[in-house]
Amino acid sequence: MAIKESELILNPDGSVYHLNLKPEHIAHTIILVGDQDRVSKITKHFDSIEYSIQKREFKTETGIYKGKRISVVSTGIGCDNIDIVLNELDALVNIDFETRTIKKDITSLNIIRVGTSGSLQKEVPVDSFAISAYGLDFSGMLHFYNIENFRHKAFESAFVEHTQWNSNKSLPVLFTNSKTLEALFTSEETSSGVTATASGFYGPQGRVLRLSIQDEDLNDKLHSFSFEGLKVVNFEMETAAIYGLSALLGHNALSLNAIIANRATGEFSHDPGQLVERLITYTLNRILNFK
Ligand code: R1P
Repeated sequence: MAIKESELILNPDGSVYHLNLKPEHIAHTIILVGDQDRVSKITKHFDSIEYSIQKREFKTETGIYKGKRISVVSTGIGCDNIDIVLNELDALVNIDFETRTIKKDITSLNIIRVGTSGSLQKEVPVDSFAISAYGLDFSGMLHFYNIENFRHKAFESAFVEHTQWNSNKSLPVLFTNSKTLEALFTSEETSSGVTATASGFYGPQGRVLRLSIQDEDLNDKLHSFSFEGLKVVNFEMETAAIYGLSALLGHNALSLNAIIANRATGEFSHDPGQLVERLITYTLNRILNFK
């Protein structure tokens, strides 16, 4: 059955609606960044760039790094954008745009997020790299899909109990990374743990400026929560959505976090730019180990 024009929207030139890309424009190894200006900070290391396009916050550059074809795509901020980016990247490889039908052989992309993040644990210091072993979604976006078979309910129930999670907020759901990718990126430079993915930057991450928040103790509860040795190590705004949609669609995903702030100690990195640059070099060199 052909997917209707209103559901899979293509631009007049045949490119997919928001990303403005055609299937030939993307590699099967994709680095996601939040900030559109971070795309060129990665592709400046490439030997060559074959394609570059931007629409709104979604900038894509595809090129070759030491013989490996890689695409870098900016997502902007938040899980609502991840819904767009992951669905459109998947459509580019797994839906035939001519017939508007799902291809028989499904392609799995390698999707690596290079992001910045705030640590919730003293032991995960500013200026370090944290790998998200799991993403814990607070945004609610994933509840719109059939996620039942992909959740980790024992963890989720223990978390709801520990935090006395208010039922007016969407139920937190936990999704795993690709353990194969995690093994390729783990070293003495990385730590690992659960990444909490918030639906906003201020109230949803416990920041108080002028507004009071529903649970002032949430960050303390995140800090003290532990389930079978797993701790919540950091807060950001995309990882769990990337893990959830990748699991549902059959892609391999990993999220790497440059820890620029420590919410437990109140510290902020003196040179976040240099830290992100180090994480970029680390990521590119590890990608060369992909088969
Ligand atoms: C908030 O300032 C943004 O920074 C973090 C958060 O996840 C959010 O997107 O990540 P990026 O640096 O990848 O954008």
